[in-house]
Amino acid sequence: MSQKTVRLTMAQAVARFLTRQMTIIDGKRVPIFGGVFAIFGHGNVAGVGEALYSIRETLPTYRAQNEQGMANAAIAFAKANFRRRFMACTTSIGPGALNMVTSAALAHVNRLPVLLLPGDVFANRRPDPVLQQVESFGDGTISANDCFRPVSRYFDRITRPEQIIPALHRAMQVLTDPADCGPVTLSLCQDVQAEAYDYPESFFDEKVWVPRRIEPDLDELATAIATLKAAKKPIIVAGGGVLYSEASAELANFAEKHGIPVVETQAGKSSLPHTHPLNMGSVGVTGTSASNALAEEADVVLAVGSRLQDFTTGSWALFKNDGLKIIGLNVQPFDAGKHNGLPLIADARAGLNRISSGLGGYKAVSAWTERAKAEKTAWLESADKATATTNATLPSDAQVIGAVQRARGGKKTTLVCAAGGLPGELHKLWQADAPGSYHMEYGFSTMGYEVAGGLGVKLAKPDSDVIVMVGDGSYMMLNSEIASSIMLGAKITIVLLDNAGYGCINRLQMATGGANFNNLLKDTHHVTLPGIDFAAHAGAMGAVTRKVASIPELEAALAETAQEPRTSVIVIDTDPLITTEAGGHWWDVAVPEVSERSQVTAAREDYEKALQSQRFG
Ligand SMILES: Cc1ncc(C[n+]2csc(CCOP(=O)(O)OP(=O)(O)O)c2C)c(N)n1
Ligand SMILES: [Mg+2]
Repeated sequence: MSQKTVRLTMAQAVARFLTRQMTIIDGKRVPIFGGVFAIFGHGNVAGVGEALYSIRETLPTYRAQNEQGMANAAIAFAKANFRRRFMACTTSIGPGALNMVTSAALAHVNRLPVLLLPGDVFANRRPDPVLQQVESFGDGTISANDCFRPVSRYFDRITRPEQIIPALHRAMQVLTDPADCGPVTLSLCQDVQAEAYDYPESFFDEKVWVPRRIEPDLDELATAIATLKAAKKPIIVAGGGVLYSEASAELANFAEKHGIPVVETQAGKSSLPHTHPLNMGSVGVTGTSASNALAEEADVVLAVGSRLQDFTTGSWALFKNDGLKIIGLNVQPFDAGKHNGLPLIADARAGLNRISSGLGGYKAVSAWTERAKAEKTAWLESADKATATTNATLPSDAQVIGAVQRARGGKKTTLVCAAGGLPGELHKLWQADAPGSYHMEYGFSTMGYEVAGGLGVKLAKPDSDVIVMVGDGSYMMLNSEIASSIMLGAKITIVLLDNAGYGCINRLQMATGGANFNNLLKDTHHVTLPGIDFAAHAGAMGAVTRKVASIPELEAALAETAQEPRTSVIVIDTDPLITTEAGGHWWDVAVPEVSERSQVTAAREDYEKALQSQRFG
């Protein structure tokens, strides 16, 4: 057999292969990789760096400031694209590589695709130990990059140039598979990056990847239909899978045709517009009173594309109906069978359509549907109160959310957030319209995702206004991709809520009987309080900045900075103690069984009572 070959280095083969992977979006063939984020060091500059240079016109390389930041931006790009397109990230060895491990875990938890290409030690071992090489005394095969193994859906170390052929095929399968989707790490030994090989030309043939829509198994489908037909009080939990399957229209039809209320998880919020009469809003620990009242009584829960994490299930104490049945409509069996669920392994869109056909004219009893609508009206009154304007010197997060909501007007916006007190408040209160307009990383809830994530979203959706809401703590942890956003002309608007510390953890500490200790800056071991000037800090990176002293000033600053072409940062001081009281649910956070503090002992008593509502098994 005489295969035509082309002589390339391993890194050149990777680069060329990436440019040949395509997908179809809105009927058009587009590259599936949106670009490569790169921070070079000795572990990748000569090999991967040279290769990326040669393809820079086809697949752009972006210089970031921090490896975790760039990988977070790449992951946000994939999430904003509903996993249909994604990016690659390349680093040097050692610290550069390990800075990406947190991001790998973030993508792993959230089931988001990203191709991580950390450099690795010399496969030939000749210069060992190379700068930044960790040395295991008992195992010659270990390198720092082994840390990626438990947080990658697929991991391979490339120690010979031809190994990249099956590794890249496998990588593409994982990145594009709706069930297995997650981070792929190909650890590229630095000498091998530069080694040449005669690659078959066919390896670089263009390939088009379109999402696989798995149809349900007929027996599982029959069980799901029979279960729903017998339901008196059904609800639908809309998870991230609804968005990734682009099944919003099908979900709306399903809910309307069968009169079933919909509640949304953090990843699933914006599956239906907030104005949809059957959208009850957020569910669980940060749920609306409407969603949670229905969830408590529901006899059948159709969970669509949800991991059913503890915030959704109120640590499994939310659903109180004795005869509760969960139907797990999910592409991934691991999720579909959770909590003794009746699995329905299928794509969300396909599954909803098939169940709906099978249900025929079934409708939930009208009293249930009407009750849902009344609960929603009551909730909206509470929400309006929480987000109304104020002249308070230290407004609440909810009041800031109200101002941002009013200022965005009718414009196409995407809201980005990840950690702190804001995710709970936004889950309850943010009025999401189009699918994907609410971008919350609450699978790993990674402080520092917000700014970098905003950059990734803007690269994915250049026509959308991107608003990042971030706490002072998260901002301090990782903010340097502000500089990247300015370099790339990718404008984001950052609203920074400064409550001088870790407000949400301070509240959690108090709720579990703890002393105010080490969360708010005033409660830390310190000689001087820093009094951080966030506007000056962001301004030094080139951002347009404003420090505002009230909600009306915030609204004015949002209107002004909307006219600016550059990334803008608006800082407002907020109250660390106020949250929206309406809605919400208990969350399982273990309180110490013995303590010198009477407050802890009292909190433990409440905790033990609350545990009695928890479903087990
Ligand atoms: C990387 C990381 N470290 C620690 C945590 C735990 N944590 C969650 S929220 C939070 C405090 C966030 O502070 P800030 O951004 O100021 O928001 P606030 O709680 O004040 O609203 C901490 C420490 C986390 N989620 N991520
Ligand atoms: Mg804070």
